[in-house]
Order: sequence, then C-alpha cells, then structure tokens
Amino acid sequence: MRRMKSLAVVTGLVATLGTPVALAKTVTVEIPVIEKDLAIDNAGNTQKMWTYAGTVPGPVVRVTQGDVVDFSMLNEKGNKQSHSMDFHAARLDVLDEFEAVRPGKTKAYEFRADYPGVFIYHCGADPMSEHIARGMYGVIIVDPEEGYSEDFPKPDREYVIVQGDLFEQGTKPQDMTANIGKKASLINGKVFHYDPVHDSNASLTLESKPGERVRIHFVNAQVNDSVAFHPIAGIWDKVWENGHPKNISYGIQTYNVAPAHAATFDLISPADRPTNNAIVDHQMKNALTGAITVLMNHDDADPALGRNGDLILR
Ligand SMILES: [Cu+2]
Repeated sequence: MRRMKSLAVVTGLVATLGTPVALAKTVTVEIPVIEKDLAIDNAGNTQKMWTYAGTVPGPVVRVTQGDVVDFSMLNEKGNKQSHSMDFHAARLDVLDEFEAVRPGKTKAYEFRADYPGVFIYHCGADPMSEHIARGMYGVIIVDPEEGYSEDFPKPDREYVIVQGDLFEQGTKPQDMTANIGKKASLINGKVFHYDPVHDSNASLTLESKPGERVRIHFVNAQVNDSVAFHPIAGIWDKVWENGHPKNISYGIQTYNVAPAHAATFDLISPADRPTNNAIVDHQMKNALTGAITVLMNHDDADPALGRNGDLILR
C-alpha cells in the first residue's frame, strides 16, 4: 500500500459481513486515470500513454484474502477517452462495474477478494487492445488469509514485474489487435528497464544476497503474446500458478504465462558466491527488444530493495 500513499489510499479497519476471517478489512483504493506523455525507455524517450495514476504499470494494490476493496476511479477531466477498470481478482458484472466512464466522471464499486494470488487489473474500454497497449494495467496481490506456510514460505525479497507491449507511435487499434506494429516489450513500463547489459542507460537492477529466496510476482500485460518466463543461470525453485499457494510446481526452467495472466516465482541463487541472473521472456523477439531483467546476487545488495514495500522499482 505504500506506493499508493499519495493517491489517498486509506486502509480502514472496518468489519465486513460474512468474511472468513475476523480481521478482514475494507481497503479503499482510489486510482485516477491520466492520459500523458511518459518515458518508455531509460533514455527518456516518451510516447503518449494512458495510465492509472500516471505510471505504467499503475500502482500495486495489495490486500489480504477476505478483504473488501472499496474502489473508485476518476477519469480526469482533461482526458479524451472513456476508461474502465477490470480487476481480475473480482467477481462482478462486466456490464455494470466494469463499464467505461467518460472524462470527468468517476466509477466506484466494491468487491471482496475471495481468491488469493496475483492478478492483473486493466482497462476494458473499447478498443481494449489499444487501452491495454497504451499502459492501462497494473497488479493486485491478494495475500492468502492463512499467511505463509511450508508450501508458501516467506520470501527474503519480493518484486513485481509486469511485461507489456510497446507499439510504434500512431499504430492503429486494429493493428494492435493483430499484433502489427509492435516494436518492443516493456518491463515495468520501460524497454530493458533493469538491464544495463543491453542498455547503458539502465541504472536499476533487481538485487539480493547470495542464497536468499527472491519472489517475483509476474504479470503478462501484453495484448497477444504469451511470455516464456525463464531465469537464465537459475531454476525457478517454486512456481505458483496464478500466485495461489495451492497451485505449486517445483524446479521449473521456463513457465508459460498467457496474456492477462500471472504467476508467482521463487528463485534461490547459490549461497557460496556472487552470481547474476538474467530473467527473460525466452521468446527471443520479446527478450531482445526489451524483456530482460538482471538480478544481481551479491553480499553488498541494497538492504532495502525488495523489502521496503515498494515492489516495483521505478
Ligand atoms: Cu482505458
């Protein structure tokens, strides 16, 4: 929730009816929609994007299973498009809660986060491919009500990675739908965001200490392309399909994540030496146009990274 402080997001300890745990709370989530020019690479080149709260991806929403999300979205007056919000963690009415609203209007609704895991949220306004490709997506993490367990251990560090598309400026919506005009993949909003090997302008990498359990909540926000998620020079120790603690797989090399889907990945580096991983979409057309993330495992790892609640390095 720390990321959302400036967005007037407040957590209230309000008792809710019929929730499975006594401590379930109502979490207020207010996200404005802002159409703006945004840097899409580490050099600062910009494109016209449509955003939740001014960033791509939008703010990370994190709640606990059983919580009620009290959501509202203001489509800011200066915008040109109608927009909507589709939380994949919600069970609602697509024609009601997920309807698009015009600039200057607010859409508000509530839902209870019944299923634990990691989920995408995205705009569903027509044409949906364009709204998603221009950056209208983000992540909601629903932590399991039972907390950590043997099958879902507490990580030493955790990060969110969202992979999106970058189309040539001016690409027609029908071409985006057909995946024509795609020029790159974005990692948390930028090409080679955390890859100083392929981009000398990159100043950030993921970090951990040797032997730490690093958890990555991964969301595929691309319109058409699946992601073959692989940690070069590593093996996923565990993967949880959709981030659900019961959907556990062990010792995975490459894991397919469909568009608008997500999974949770743990990686443990050798404890006895410093190492590096390159976490890639092993579909080479996407890796070599931006979808590579460097994870440095070394004793001098920044103690705050992946630990202070800021799950997306910006
Ligand atoms: Cu939209």
